[in-house]
Amino acid sequence: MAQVYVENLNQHEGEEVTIKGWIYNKRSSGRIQFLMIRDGTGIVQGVMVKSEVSSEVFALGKELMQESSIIAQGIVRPDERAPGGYELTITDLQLVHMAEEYPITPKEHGTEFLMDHRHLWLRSPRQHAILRVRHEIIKGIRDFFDERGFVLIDTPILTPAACEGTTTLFETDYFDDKAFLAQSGQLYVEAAAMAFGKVYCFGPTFRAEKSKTRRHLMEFWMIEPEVAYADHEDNMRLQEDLVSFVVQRVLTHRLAELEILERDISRLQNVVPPFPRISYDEAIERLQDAGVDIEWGADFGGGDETILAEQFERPVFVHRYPATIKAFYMKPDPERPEVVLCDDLLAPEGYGEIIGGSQRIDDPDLLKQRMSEHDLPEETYAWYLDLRRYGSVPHSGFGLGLERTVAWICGLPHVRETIPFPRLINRLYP
Ligand code: NSS
Repeated sequence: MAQVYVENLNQHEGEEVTIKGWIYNKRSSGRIQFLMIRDGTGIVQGVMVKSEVSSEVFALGKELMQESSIIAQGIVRPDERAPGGYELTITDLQLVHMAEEYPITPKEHGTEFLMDHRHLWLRSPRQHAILRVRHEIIKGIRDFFDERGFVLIDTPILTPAACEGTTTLFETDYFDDKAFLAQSGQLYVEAAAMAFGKVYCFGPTFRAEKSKTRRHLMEFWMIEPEVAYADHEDNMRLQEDLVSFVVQRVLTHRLAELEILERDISRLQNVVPPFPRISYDEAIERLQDAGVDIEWGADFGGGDETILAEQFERPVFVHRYPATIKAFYMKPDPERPEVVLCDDLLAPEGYGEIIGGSQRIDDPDLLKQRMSEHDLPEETYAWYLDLRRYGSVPHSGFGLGLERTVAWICGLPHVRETIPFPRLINRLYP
């Protein structure tokens, strides 16, 4: 008898098959039991009629607790009312493990309770939908760069130096020295771009963010391309192409999941290039016009980003921020050195910044000067300065935060559900 997965039942109509899974839910009406069986790929209703199975099997069905693991045999029958279009007429059933009383029931649970049971919560259809969209986004990102000839470069997680400011570093002992968990792979992909031209890294990054917001994780995944000879304009074009590609990819491949999440897809269908571009100066004016008390030179808070993004149908670039509020490596605009050639991409619908990118400083003296202004020790960054000594070229790159992108595409209020096991300011468990 063929062992099949629920998602492939349509290829086995009329056949007797085996399904290995867990009891998701069940109900009974005397002579008939309805067992909802999930196997990771989907849920199928198993129908067990008293007169068609042995009395032991029928009795076992009655005892099954939610999430007990079972192996079921049955005949695949088309049924228009069934979620996947098929149900299973059960012919036999074996118990693998009888589960204890399962803590997550169909009733409403609070978020903290669900987060405490994240290892079990992953079994629910909603979490499945989110994590499958996440998977699709990752695949889409990889395909996008692979098809364009970028080389994947894995960057270290244990690092000697900061990339994004020293206030959010996680520190750890490194024998007689200290190390920091990587905040970004950027400095290393810059080196790789000088070796390979077009590269990207994609891995976990770590920030001891003191902020407890719906957009911040302590551990998040970032995709960071870096391109030699690319300027600030090339950089923004690559960003809008990537984001549009990924959104359209999810719309094509994961529509069923977006439906489970009740996502309004009309807003996603709009996500095609070009994206609007506004300068930081204009953003400040727009905020002031909207009644926000903000002056030139201040950084935006989450609320400010939402106000700006709501003024546009598509994601919007804000470019040329004041140098004083941005990272040490960003190249000043030659025509206006008080601003840098950087951009943040703000997602629509209040999701805020999903990308931060910039053209990098290619002049060794200016880079040294910036490092000393930021109190960064030159010895630790000597190798990074070398990149400006041996064939320095204009180059640019950016970082796309995976979890914020998943939250936006799925339409979730908080990033905590976008990663299997979130690390939050108050949560390291499970
Ligand atoms: O700090 S960033 O704006 N930029 C960098 O790290 C650069 N070194 C990237 C580069 O040019 N190679 O972070 C980039 C993105 C940001 O837009 C968010 O989408 C995401 O990374 N991000 C976060 N997501 C979740 N939680 C936290 N704490 C977080 N911090 C940044």
